[in-house]
Amino acid sequence: SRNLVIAAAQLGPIPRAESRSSVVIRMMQLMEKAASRGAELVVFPELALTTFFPRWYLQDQKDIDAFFETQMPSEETQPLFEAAIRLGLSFSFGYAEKTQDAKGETRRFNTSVLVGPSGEVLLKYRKIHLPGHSDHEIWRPFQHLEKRYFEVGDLGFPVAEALGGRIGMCICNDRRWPETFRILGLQRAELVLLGYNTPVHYPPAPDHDHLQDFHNHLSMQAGAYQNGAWVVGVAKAGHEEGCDLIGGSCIIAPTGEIAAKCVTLGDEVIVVECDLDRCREIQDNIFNFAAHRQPDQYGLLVEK
Ligand code: ING
Repeated sequence: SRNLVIAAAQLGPIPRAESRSSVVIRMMQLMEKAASRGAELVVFPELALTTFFPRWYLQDQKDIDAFFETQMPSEETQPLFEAAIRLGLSFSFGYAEKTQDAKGETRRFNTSVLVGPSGEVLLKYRKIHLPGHSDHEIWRPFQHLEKRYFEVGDLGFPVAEALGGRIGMCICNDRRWPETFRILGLQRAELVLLGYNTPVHYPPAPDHDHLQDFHNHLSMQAGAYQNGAWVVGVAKAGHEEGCDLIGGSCIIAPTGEIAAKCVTLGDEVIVVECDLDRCREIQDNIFNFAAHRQPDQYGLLVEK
């Protein structure tokens, strides 16, 4: 067995007025708790440093850019990197990334990074499936303007050899798309780390509001089972700036079983010892791609 002790560190609501430094203190407290329970890797939510700002239509680019990080680590996030090094922890978290490309153009992405025990970035991912809409839709009780504030990720779905296994990441809405997990599975990912901010209320289909927890776990459990990977899904949860976000952070085995689940809508840590060798039970048998997969039949999958 190749055991990796993993913690899901769920975050409760982050008010708009809460500073990054205050959130970093909460994240370090969760790191301490995870480390005291033997964790080697701590997984934090999507956009973990600020409130989920795509819920608002913001017109002034200065107001929008206040939610973005222009460097990682920064002065406010450096303590998080130092705490992880002191505790011998690896960690992943999501943040809004504002960067200059080779041509000097400003780019903005919904990003996550995996940071190793010496503070080095082992893997970086930029969200590809951006849900919601791009214009102010005043009929909605709240907006979901990720298509307005972020570009589609340009790093693909990378898998890194790290922490003794093959690790991939995705972000929130990505988990609902089978292609996400299959692309990672085709690279033999053994562990998929993801964070999410998922409102209970989904304005285009309010009759589905009561299904949000079910669809959350259905998507991640299917992804885990169909690709034989451990999946760690971590919520920003609770009543945040007038919007109820689901919790249900969990650690899912390659069999699709939920090994542990958060039971509150606040800051909460769950820890599981994950045997990465258990991926073989699925990847060598029911989903042995070499033996059973028929890519010649799947052409439609990549047509526009
Ligand atoms: N949030 C939501 C998610 O995909 C959403 C958007 C909510 C889509 C409910 C469908 C139903 O979990 C993010 N940030 O993608």
